[in-house]
Amino acid sequence: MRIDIITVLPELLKSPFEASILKRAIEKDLVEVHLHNLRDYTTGNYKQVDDYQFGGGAGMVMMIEPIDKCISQLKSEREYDEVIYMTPDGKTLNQGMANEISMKKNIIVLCGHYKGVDQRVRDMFVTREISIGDYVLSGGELAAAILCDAVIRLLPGVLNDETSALTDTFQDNLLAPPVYTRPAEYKGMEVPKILLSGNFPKIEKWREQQALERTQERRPDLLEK
Ligand code: 6GU
Repeated sequence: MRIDIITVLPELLKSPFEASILKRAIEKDLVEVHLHNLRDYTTGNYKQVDDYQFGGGAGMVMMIEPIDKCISQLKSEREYDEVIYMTPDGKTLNQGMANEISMKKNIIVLCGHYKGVDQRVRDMFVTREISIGDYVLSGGELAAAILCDAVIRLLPGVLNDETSALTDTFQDNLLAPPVYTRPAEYKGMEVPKILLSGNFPKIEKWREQQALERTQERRPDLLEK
């Protein structure tokens, strides 16, 4: 998979890809992530990427021209399956969307800033608009990092047995059951006996039951789907 991220703040997006699982995935050539600074696609001396909105009102709007130049350049080099615009008025990201996007070959992720992009960018180029939740961030960069993390960890070969995505919370619309590690007793608090029993069919049943109870208590909305 190849991900091209278009942003006015590439520095903000560097570190997530230079640590941990995402770094390993890039080193193993399971994914390529390329950051594109929108200012490199401006004309004129001021490297202007935003301007006042027509009709008046507070807040700047990202201009279409540099975005067009950047996307057109990328599209001339390869075919893209999606152009994703990160925006608080997009569809809220969930595990199903992450699964879907992880099957794509080449995607562009456009990070919004200020009041967002000129509507014509959305009409002309964008195939999918994604939000990461009902709150406002100062830009789409951190949201893009979250999308990339959720997608990249699903790519074949990224996770090993220990970090397998199959038992993740949400993968089956259930929250994950509680987990424990050594010591079996800490300051009087004991690990549930069943987990020390070695009876694996019974342990599996207990985990399913715990997952169901947790979901009922914390996220009953997930069970209605
Ligand atoms: Cl994708 N962008 C911004 N600026 N704020 C957000 C968001 C995205 N998702 C939730 N809040």
